[in-house]
Amino acid sequence: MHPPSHRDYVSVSLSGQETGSYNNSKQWRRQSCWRKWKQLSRLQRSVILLILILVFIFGMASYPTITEHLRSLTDGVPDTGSDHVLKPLIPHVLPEPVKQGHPALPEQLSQRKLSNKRGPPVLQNRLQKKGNASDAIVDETPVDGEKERKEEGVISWRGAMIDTEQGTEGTKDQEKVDSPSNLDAKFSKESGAIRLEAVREAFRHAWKGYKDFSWGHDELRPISKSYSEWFGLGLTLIDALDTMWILGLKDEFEEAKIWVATELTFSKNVDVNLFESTIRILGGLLSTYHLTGDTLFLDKAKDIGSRLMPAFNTPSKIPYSDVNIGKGTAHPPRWTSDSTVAEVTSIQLEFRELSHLTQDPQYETAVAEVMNQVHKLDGKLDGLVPMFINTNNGQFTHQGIYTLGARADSYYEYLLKQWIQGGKKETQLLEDYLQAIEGVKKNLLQKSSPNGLTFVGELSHGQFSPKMDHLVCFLPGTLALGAHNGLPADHMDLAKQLMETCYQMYVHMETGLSPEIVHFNLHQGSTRDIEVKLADRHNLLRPEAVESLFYLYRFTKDNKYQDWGWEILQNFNKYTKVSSGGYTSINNVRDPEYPSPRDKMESFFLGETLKYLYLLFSDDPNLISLEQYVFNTEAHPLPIWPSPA
Ligand code: DMJ
Repeated sequence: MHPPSHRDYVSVSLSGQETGSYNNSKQWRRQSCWRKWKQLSRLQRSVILLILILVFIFGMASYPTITEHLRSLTDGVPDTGSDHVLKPLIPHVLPEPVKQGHPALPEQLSQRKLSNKRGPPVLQNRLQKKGNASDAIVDETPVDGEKERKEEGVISWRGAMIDTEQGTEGTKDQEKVDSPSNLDAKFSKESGAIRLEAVREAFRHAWKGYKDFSWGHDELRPISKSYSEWFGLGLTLIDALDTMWILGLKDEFEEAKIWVATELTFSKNVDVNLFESTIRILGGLLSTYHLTGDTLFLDKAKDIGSRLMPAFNTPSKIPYSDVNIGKGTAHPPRWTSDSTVAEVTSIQLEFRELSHLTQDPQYETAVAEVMNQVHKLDGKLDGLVPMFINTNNGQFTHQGIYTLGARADSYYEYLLKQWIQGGKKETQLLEDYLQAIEGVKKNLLQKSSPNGLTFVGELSHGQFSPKMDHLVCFLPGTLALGAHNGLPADHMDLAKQLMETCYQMYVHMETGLSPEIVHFNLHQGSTRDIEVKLADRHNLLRPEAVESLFYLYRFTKDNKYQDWGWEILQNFNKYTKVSSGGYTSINNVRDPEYPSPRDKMESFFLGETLKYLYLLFSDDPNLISLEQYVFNTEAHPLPIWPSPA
């Protein structure tokens, strides 16, 4: 077949018979394509090239959106998981599209010292009048009478919006007059009520987003008004159950309870992470059972608890990271046979409680075995543990690196809390805790320059690094809890110093929100105590700082801790609240004009952050009394076991 020398159309042949013998080798395909290309007229080639160029340009323009979608689809592990789940040490930051010019608010301009110029393309910043930012403002075209309201402080990204003015602004004005720092008891009480209501309002707003766009799914994606699945078990809903109960949000609680009763099933062929599902799902169900007395939640807790047990069927009895709760099989991550130390040592409160409630010792026995083995292991430094442990031989791996941050953090928290849960009798746990705190003081504690902020750094093969994760901000609260339970008074002194540092991690940022990781300056002559690397500027709505503020306020009654928490809540409202419902993680805490939403509301924002804020603003020490309850690492209160009479 001879092609005409000139053709004014492009023909596509489906037969592939031209050469008589079809051969699908690479070379054949290459030659055949090239021959066909040469047979085309110049016009035809130009048209094809033009189409390819247009496709390429379109592809580049939509790359960020696509990668973001892909990230949430393929990760399987939310960023949160970042804490303990085995994955690359450097957190990935989404490629950010180019920002279009938009006017900044005057107050924002004054704050913009270090703002960088990255972010989504259609982000628009408009002037906004003060008002209730919790109102969903979705329509970009203002209708008559609403024009002014809509033209203010709203950052829009692909149709969704983040309010740049806080929803609590109305109450902020009140604050200027009624500030507790005026030491006026009456005003202090009033502002307390206002703050409690502001947390309830924030919860309702977050819940609205979850309900409208991701009901029954794991996590809300508030910008794209969709959801992401991790385990496919309604993670946010379960994590939030006891928060609703504590905040007195009865209607919301009842509708969630109906979902648990009618929709929640663990009979699913799905891999779940043992640690994350224990602290969020098992912990959430157990605490909700205790608060409500409703056996629905106990039955569900028993179901998930027993389905997680195959994780402990390993040669060493150190559990695997992942369990298929439908098949009853467990396995480590694909690339290693290690588990994370924090993961295997931060499931004890929940499984011990499950044994207590069911009178079935298998759960407690399995998690106690892990603690006993870790207690005896070589490779610790003054009570500090490495980050990984092998499930075959039960030994620490990747030794020589010590941190109180990701992959080790809640090991220390659960030493103390198990001791408290069990009525302060298990001395091995207490000794390991006390030794570890001495290890922190000796190896990881330093002061920054120029202002002498006390911080907890990291040690890598004898080399000190002045790096501190926001996750470490659980430590002031844990130290204070220990001191409250009779441990050395200097633990409380250290708790106060570290609390100040964690607060400064917020104050030093232009948005007033802490980044994921900071580095402290050690050298004299530095002008700033705190530096943030480009890749560490994100904020995932994490709870640790407000968690510690809650403990510090409960034990000291110093109002400054409530005031600090109030500032943080206002900044969450200002930079992470999405008008159509929900709150979003952000990429850049250093750019108040353009914080760059990540389009994810982590379940712990409802499970922990808002709960601790509410408890912080409450002056009722019996609202989850710390004499009766101990919080798991996901803020789910579990009872302290009464001593036998
Ligand atoms: C939560 O899942 C828990 O608090 C965990 O201990 C640490 N990471 C997140 C919150 O940051």
